[in-house]
Amino acid sequence: MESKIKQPLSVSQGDLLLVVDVQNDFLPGGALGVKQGNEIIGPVNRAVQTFIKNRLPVVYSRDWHPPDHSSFQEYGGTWPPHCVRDTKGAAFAAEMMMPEVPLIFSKGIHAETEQYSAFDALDADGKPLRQMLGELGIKRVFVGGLATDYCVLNSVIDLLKAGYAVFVLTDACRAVNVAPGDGERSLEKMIAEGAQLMTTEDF
Ligand code: VGL
Ligand code: ZN
Repeated sequence: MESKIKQPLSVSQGDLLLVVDVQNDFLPGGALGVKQGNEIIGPVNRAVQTFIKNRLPVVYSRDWHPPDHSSFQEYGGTWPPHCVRDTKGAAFAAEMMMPEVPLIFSKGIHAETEQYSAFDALDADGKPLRQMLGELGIKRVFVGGLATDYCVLNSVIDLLKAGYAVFVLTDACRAVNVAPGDGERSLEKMIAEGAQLMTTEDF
């Protein structure tokens, strides 16, 4: 795969870590369990530690659906019911490191709309992530989470289109792979749009 970084990368002011949808329902055994999704927890925690140690922002997105969300099979969608707001399945993985006051952005909160990208996800005050990135003067976004071929892919594409430099943490991502190879093709698509690939061991 092209576009891998070649030397250790140090993070600094202007960098932000986006952790996408590391929620119980997307882990093995969950309603929409991603195969080997649990393997990302260690790498995600390594990235979180790197950012916290350097006093840099970490943002957590979450899929946060009403019980009758249009992406659910019984409401005309393609997915089993998952990440229904305020349920255990929608809760963040217990083993994931989070600061005491985490920055959380919710998406897919309206029944009518699917929202794979975290770019317009909302915090508790209704502020979109895109606005917060602007206010913080963010230039580079490092992205890991679930799933590579849906929410990671769409978040990365939106970030690139908005002009951010994007680094995808491949060891901190796993794909649903509805069709075999979806994850790899998603990474290729992200590279084609300008993303760079790295692992959390490159920090
Ligand atoms: C996601 C499928 C359905 C994701 C969310 O977070 O990647 N995938 N809803
Ligand atoms: Zn969803």
